[in-house]
Amino acid sequence: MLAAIAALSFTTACSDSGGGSTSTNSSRASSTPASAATDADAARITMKNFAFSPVTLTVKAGEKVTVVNDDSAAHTVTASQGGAFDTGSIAGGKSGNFTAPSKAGSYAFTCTFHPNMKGTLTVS
Ligand SMILES: [Cu+2]
Repeated sequence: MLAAIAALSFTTACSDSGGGSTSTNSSRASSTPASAATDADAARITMKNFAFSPVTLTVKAGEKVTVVNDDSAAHTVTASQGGAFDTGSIAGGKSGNFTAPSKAGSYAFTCTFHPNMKGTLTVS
């Protein structure tokens, strides 16, 4: 009799702790989209179908810009004049980054492999 009660209370405790860990997991999952939203605010250039997106990006002086290559071909983000910035070759499916110039202005950039790819970085 005593053993049956002990077994019953053990089962109850076990299912309670299972429920507790489930709710902990769901609150952890809900914090993930918040950090993803912060990433989306970061300066980013995507290269896809042999084009830069966006074509014109405005960033703060000295801001770090993430460059994502969604093509299978390698690309670069290279300032057209003065070597203001250059990611070097970014292989297909990879990402890289560069630091925006510290001087405000408008900087044309291109891909050294595909000169038809053009974009403009505006430093505010
Ligand atoms: Cu390219």
